[in-house]
Amino acid sequence: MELIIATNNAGKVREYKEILTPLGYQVFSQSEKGVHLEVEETGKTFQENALLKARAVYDIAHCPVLADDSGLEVAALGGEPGIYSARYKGLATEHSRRMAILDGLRDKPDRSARFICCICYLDADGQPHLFTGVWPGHIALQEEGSNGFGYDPIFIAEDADGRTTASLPLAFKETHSHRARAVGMLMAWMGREKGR
Ligand code: ITT
Repeated sequence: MELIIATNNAGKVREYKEILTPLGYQVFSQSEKGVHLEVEETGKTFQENALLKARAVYDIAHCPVLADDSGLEVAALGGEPGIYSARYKGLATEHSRRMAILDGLRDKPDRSARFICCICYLDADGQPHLFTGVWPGHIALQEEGSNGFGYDPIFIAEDADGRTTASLPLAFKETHSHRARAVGMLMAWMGREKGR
């Protein structure tokens, strides 16, 4: 089955291709399908934003679409950056956004955090199906590693060996992350649908 990933984030596209291609999906980014748009994320939740992004691409392509709205929630920062993870404090680079988190946590004993990924899958009829994966962990004392993207160099997952996600092999993230967990829920749902 062909599936378009409604995103402009190259890191997300790479992860979805790695996870879904072995499962038999032909995965395309929106730009590979000639869809060039940047959706304004006006929603108040991950779910609302995922639906906005998926719907915008579906309205052009009219085939199954998967969008994800994702981000990092840091407990001692009141859940920030949350849905604003891609534009935290208006900072332009991933490095500066990571530094803002590290600065915000200076002198804070609680470094717990979690990644959230909300997938919105629009089926061939444009019906939405939502799945949310959560990956608990904590924030490292400094950046480490160069794999992955976004906040991976400062995130240490609860189920990892103490290294940041960016320091671990990519295969670990592909099988354990918030995104992998949301995809797992999507696949379980698809399996049930097939059996109906
Ligand atoms: P699209 O909206 O085009 O999909 P985006 O990067 O703007 O791309 P989001 O609005 O969902 O995507 O913002 C997600 C941000 O949260 C992302 O830019 C990263 O900073 C962070 N993030 C999400 N998933 C992550 C992951 O697996 N590893 C590291 N950081 C992640």
